[in-house]
Amino acid sequence: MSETCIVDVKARKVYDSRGSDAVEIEVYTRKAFGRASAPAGASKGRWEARAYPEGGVEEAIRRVLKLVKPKLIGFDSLDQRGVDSLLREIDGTDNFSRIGGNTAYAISLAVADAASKTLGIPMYQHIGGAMVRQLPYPLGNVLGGGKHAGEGCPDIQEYLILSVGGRRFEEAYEGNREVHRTLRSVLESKKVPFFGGRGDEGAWAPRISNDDAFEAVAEAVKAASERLGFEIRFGVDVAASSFWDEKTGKYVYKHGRPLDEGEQIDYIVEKVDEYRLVYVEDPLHEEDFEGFKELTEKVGDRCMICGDDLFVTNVVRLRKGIELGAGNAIIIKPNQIGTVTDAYEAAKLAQRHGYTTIFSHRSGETVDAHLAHLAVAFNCPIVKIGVLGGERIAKINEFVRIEELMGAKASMHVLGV
Ligand code: 2PG
Ligand code: MG
Repeated sequence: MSETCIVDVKARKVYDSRGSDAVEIEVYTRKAFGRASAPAGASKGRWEARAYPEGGVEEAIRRVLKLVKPKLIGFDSLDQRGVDSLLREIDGTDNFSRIGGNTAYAISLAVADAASKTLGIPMYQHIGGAMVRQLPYPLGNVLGGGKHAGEGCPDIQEYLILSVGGRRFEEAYEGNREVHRTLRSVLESKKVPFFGGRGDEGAWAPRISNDDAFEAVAEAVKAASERLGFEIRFGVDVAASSFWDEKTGKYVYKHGRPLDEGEQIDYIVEKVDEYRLVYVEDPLHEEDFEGFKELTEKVGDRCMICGDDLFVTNVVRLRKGIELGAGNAIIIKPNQIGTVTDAYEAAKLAQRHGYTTIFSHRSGETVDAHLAHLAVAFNCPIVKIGVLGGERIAKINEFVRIEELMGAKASMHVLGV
């Protein structure tokens, strides 16, 4: 038996940053073991893999031990594609509803971790190959609302910073951090109820309207950029499905009147131009491929129009988008689709068609830091991640280590913005 063969699998319940149940998997070879856990979304896309079967994490664990473990033992951990198709076969459904997409992802990732550790190389190298040497720009959440924060916060889920002028990962992160810090005093100087509260991803969660939030973030970006001496831009994740009302066909804002589809597009175009937004995610609801197309035609030459709930890291939905010209960027969240291989395929398909790939955290995270390795291995130019909070910092710090490991060979991706 080769030393990379799987000899044991363990599963346990742990907790994520919201204190919710999460699954953690360990995969053993004769020489080493890998450990991984799955994150969880709050604003989930309708077409995502189902996170856990009925019965939650406890039931998922029972199924891992009964259905998956016997088949994984003896399997070569180096054969990531083989493991991932075995997981699909064992599950037998389109959306991983039998074992859960989160369960599948934790197993898939633990296998990759076990293989890398057995080989004695970093995971980004095991998955991405010897030539990988570029680091992504962090897209950092600094202010938010929607499903990640309480009443009175903006309808727009996230205001996100992209320090495009940073020359190294570290510098780009520090740009985001500077905006986050500056924004606190900007918010305190305004007449809005704000006591330093933060949402699920560590972004400030003030009671403020969407429009005032644009103003506050723009002000903080300007001040931080001047202080640090490099260009910083920003964008938003509207997460529009969370306030789209199918019955009336309107986006129902708490701050402001309901907007129909045409008005919503006009509103986004206006903001892109007013604030030179570099990034807009899910500006329209998750079935509106046509709206994405129209918006991409209007502002896609100067702004990333990114599909998260629209594409759900699914190649079938992405292909539809590519054919139509809907969006020019995609969020890659492996637990939306279930395995490392599936997420890789979505990222590669997107890259072949000129879509910018943004590897992303979820609002509920554990301190698992593998995200950093996958983002590098998949060659994603951007990684969407919070600025503060232990579970976010765990990933940021892993990028710092990867940058150090790459040494002089490391460089940042080139952003076409
Ligand atoms: C999103 C994510 C991450 P969630 O909408 O992009 O920021 O949120 O994990 O709740 O889906
Ligand atoms: Mg999103």
